[in-house]
Amino acid sequence: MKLLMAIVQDRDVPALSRALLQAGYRFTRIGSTGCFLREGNTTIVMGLEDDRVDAALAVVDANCHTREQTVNVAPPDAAPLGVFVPAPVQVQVGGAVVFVLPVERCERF
Ligand code: 2BA
Ligand code: 2BA
Repeated sequence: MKLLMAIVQDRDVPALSRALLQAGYRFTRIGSTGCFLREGNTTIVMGLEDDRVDAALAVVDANCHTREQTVNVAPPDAAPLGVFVPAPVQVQVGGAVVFVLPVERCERF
């Protein structure tokens, strides 16, 4: 058994949830925050059998899109606030960042 943790942009969550439900997966959505952009995203946690992992990843891939975003970054050693001008940086966000973890036990009580 594996645990998929997929960090997904909020805009992709409705379509991804629909697709996962249609394909019969069980999962939990947790509200999360990306700490680089400091914006909300969603972590989808999904426990599933090993032989379903690749198909689940394909569903995630098909429903999560890469987007460009501009962020104003303060250098880590910045002078006190108000003294420096933050530099706008273009970053690519997503599609989804997915971790696949081995599951030692799964219990239901
Ligand atoms: P349970 O199986 O007791 O699951 C309770 C909650 O635990 C689920 O809420 C979900 O948040 C989480 N969960 C369960 N299995 C999971 C897994 N493999 N990975 C990650 N999270 C998991 P809901 O999704 O709202 O489901 C409520 C109840 O509806 C479930 O109770 C189950 O009896 C049924 N259910 C859920 N998905 C189903 C599906 N694809 N087909 C048939 N019944 C489903
Ligand atoms: P955020 O941390 O808000 O990051 C948003 C995007 O900013 C990232 O997109 C990446 O392009 C860029 N970025 C993040 N940290 C950076 C850094 N230290 N230096 C330069 N650029 C940086 P994604 O890589 O697609 O990540 C989307 C979200 O997935 C992240 O949101 C974070 O919530 C999560 N994530 C990504 N990598 C992770 C990791 N190794 N562990 C846990 N969560 C991760």
